[in-house]
Amino acid sequence: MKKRVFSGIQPTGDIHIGNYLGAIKYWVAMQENYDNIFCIVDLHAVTVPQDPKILHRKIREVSGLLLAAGIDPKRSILFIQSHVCAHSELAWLLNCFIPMGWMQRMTQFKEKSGTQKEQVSVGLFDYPALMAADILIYDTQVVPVGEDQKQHVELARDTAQRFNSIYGETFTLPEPLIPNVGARIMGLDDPTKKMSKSETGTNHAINLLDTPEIIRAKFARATTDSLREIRFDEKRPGIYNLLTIYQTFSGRSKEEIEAQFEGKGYGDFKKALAEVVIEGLRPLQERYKELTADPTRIDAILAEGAERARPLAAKTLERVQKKIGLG
Ligand code: ATP
Ligand code: LTN
Repeated sequence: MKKRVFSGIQPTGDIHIGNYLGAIKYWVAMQENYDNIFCIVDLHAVTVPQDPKILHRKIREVSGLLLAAGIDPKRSILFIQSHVCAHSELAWLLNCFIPMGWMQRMTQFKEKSGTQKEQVSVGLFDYPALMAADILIYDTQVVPVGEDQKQHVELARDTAQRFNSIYGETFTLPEPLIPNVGARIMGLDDPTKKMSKSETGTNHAINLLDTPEIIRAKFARATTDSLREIRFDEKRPGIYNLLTIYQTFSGRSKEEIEAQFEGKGYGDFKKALAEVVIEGLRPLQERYKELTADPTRIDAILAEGAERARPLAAKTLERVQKKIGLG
């Protein structure tokens, strides 16, 4: 029996190389040895205001990018979260079960709500309960995510454990899987902040659909420091981040990379970095173009994914309802 993998991505903003290196790349690789379910989490996206037309378009764009990156609908289930209503039902039940104090400890809410705590939606605060439902409803064992999501996966695990100890064995305990390299790609304009879809600065992120010209220009402007040496030194976050991107796209070791750029300047390194990223993204961009030439194709794949996910989710929901004494 292969282990069950589940992960999700929000259909908001532009998908960037942080999403790719921290998550999508591993999802593609895991198709070999795991039983995979990947989800476009539109219900998570609406925790903050969204333009309806843009949201609808972004759902197809993200799906197309996942398929272009190598998610194979024959081997993996790919679907839209809102197409399987059991996620919302289980989220409600977990809402009534997760202690308020657990939710209040979530650091991402604190960061995202900023100084606007009274204005943001209850959904944004409560989002880890929906994420726990996404994970637990498929008896997930492994959740491949970037570093920023580790705390949420741990909350899902704690919830499963607490539920099982009260109602008896019900949920499988999930574990986060965080990559060794690439788990936290930082913004090009500010290497102390995680690269994020919600940041609007034009020089913040390299997006998967950026043209070669844009990629070259963004790397040329990326923030570094006034030193010269090209070394993996965590105390120099700008150059460290760029070197990490180079490492993941080139597949070379740290030592090889440091030797390659010995005595060279930041300008030369940034040019080489742009080329390795352009070449790395080229096949994905070409497949994306082919896929989106027929707009019905992606919708058909997503509809089939939901058909396959629904019975799996319904079974878990029924099990939980019985345990609680509903109906
Ligand atoms: P936002 O910052 O607007 O919430 P996001 O860029 O974090 O969006 P998500 O859809 O929330 O994007 O994340 C999809 C996946 O990408 C998650 O597994 C997340 O951990 C991972 N991820 C996001 N940003 C990075 C990053 N900078 N480095 C590595 N992995 C990342
Ligand atoms: N919260 C995640 C997306 C997400 C997810 C999930 C990831 C929603 N449900 C379940 C893994 C498993 C994010 O914002 N990146």
